[in-house]
Amino acid sequence: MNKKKCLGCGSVLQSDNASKDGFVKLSIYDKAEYCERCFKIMHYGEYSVLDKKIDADGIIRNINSDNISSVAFLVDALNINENTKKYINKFKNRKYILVTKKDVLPKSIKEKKLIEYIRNNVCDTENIMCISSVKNYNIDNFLKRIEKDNVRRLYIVGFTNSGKSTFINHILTSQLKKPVITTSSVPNTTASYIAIKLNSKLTIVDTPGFIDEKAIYNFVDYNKIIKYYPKKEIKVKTFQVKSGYSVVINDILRIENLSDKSNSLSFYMNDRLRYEKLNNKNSKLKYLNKMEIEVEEESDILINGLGFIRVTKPGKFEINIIDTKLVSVRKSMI
Ligand SMILES: Nc1nc2c(ncn2[C@@H]2O[C@H](COP(=O)(O)OP(=O)(O)OP(=O)(O)O)[C@@H](O)[C@H]2O)c(=O)[nH]1
Ligand SMILES: [Mg+2]
Repeated sequence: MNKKKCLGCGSVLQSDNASKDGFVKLSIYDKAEYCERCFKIMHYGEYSVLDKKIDADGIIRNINSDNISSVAFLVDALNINENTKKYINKFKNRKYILVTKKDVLPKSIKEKKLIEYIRNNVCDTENIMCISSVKNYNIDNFLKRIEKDNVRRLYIVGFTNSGKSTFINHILTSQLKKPVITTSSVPNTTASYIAIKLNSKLTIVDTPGFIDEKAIYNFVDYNKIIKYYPKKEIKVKTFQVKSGYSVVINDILRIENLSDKSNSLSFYMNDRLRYEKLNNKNSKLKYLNKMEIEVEEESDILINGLGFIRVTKPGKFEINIIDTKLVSVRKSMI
């Protein structure tokens, strides 16, 4: 029997187990196009966790064995880290790197510099572009590019929440087709492959996002995640932080300057979070996990899933955070 699949997440529809992916009530199975989870996300904005582990290695093996296909690896511009590099370089097919959500990046981040950073530090290729599905930025150029390269089958891959399904929906809308795929701001929305034939030449395949085990969504409630991610262009918050002073963000992070000199910290993350500058007498969030880091001049401290903090001078910091796995340091991207 041909198995019927959910249009929104790609799961095989089933009426046997309400807690497994693809569930629909038996009474509506015959006419259902979407599983219950997708229906609830689309119509009520309700989120539920997908009861399925994404087999990243299986997906990569599968796509690599299809050597006539190409891959578009979507990366969220605010969260480029060592894992991004590791995963991009696992793909052996012809690949394009699309830096997504350009609309939330502050204008001060120059596209050319970002692309150069990726080429030098993540993957050495000429095929890097910045896009925004929300603002319809550069997507036509990308489609022209793959047409020129004669791409017939394109897998859209990347970490969860990088905007893969939104990107495909946007392309569908621009071709006057119905945007059918479920998207959401919680992780693990797409559950399986969703192949969509765009025209006689090109098929695009949506895939489940990889889980970055060091990202913030592993450590906090999903209701909070929705609030953490910026929805509009970020207004960078910059603080001059004297020795012994800290910046505290919501109930996530406290960063204290341990050097004897003052330093400048610029936060490339949601400006709607609550930022407070405190001195030592205030012990807010000191109970969280503690770590110390030293940075060179012009470094970024990455808070995986939230964005990054640009530091101008060499310095030493104490960080209190919900999990120390979230933190890493890189040479400044911008
Ligand atoms: N500001 C902005 N937000 C975007 C853009 N593209 C996607 N998003 C948001 O990013 C979140 C994740 O989008 P999805 O398309 O569901 O991400 P995905 O990569 O398909 O995620 P998985 O299916 O879990 O792998 C949603 O809240 C989208 O609205 C964009 O261009 N700009
Ligand atoms: Mg998706």
